[in-house]
Amino acid sequence: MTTTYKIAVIAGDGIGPEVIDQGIKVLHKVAELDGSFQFDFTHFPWGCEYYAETGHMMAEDGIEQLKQFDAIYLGAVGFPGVPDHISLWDLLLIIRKSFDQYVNIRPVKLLKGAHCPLANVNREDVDMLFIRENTEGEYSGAGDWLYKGQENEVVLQNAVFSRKGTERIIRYAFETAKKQGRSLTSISKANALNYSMVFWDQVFEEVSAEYPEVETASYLVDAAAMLMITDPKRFEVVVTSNLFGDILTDIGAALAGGIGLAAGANVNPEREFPSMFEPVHGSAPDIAGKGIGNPLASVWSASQMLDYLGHDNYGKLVIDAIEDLLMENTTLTPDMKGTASTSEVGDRLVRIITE
Ligand code: GGG
Repeated sequence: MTTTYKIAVIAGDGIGPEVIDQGIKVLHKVAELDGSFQFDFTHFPWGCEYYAETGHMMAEDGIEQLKQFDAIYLGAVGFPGVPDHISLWDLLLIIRKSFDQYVNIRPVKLLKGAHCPLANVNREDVDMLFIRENTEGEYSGAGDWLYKGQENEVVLQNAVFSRKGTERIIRYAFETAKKQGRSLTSISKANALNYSMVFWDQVFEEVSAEYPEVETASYLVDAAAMLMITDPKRFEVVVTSNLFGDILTDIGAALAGGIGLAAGANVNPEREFPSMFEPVHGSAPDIAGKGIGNPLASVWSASQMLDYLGHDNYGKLVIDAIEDLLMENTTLTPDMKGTASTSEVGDRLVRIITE
């Protein structure tokens, strides 16, 4: 019997559609190789163009529609003409929140054939797994804008750290570190954020008592940002808040060969709702439509989807194919100093997987 995975595709804006197409090619090829499962992709035209036509980033019953899928595959959101806080909140962030995708998993790993811009870094030194809290914290969306335009104008943006939200992400990170036999580093900022991060550190210490076998470390976010550059091998599994995770994983992307290689999974571990897989990068309006967006982050996210669906062997096959492609160094997009188009990279990956 063949299992059919129903995948909602929100290719989104800018280079989103181009790069997602390559991930879809790879997923179809992997399914064909195996023969016991297949993918049924349903495309949703949501994003900034949809907003221009309808005044909404997604259908009004969009969340309801997405509920019936096994997973969501998302490209990029945001385009000049739509304020960034609208494009992000009314599509990407609302999906993460509505589906309680509270774990954002972002590998920061220097694959074979990828180049770290720092001379002093060995390949094996850059092998981190970021676990970013993904539904609250600094991205709670709570705040206010008072006395707008007046002399006494005040803007509030509230960070929300619930006991449940903080405990569950830290526990997830401990479970991951334990399973992988690696250390866990918590990144916070308790010296300055005297409520939220004091609480975060306290919860980290409490949960840590349940995992005596996991070696731990804690850093302030500013020190961590520096240490990721000067001594990246300190970091293995890392747990941090929503904003810090967003920023630090861009530093991680630079270490691991560029934003074109940075992948992410937004996971609801209880599987009550679909999880969502997306490259870390945005829509890159400057190169949109030129067919040169780097699809490797999208393909890596597709590999994360395969892991999530229980096909880790194929998840690894896809990563191996990315490494082979990087090492042969002939079919890369311009951001990686190549001359290939987005679809040439996708086609080459499919051929490597088939060989
Ligand atoms: N790949 C989806 C995308 O366009 N991301 C852009 C972005 O700003 N993401 C912010 C976040 O991950 O919180």
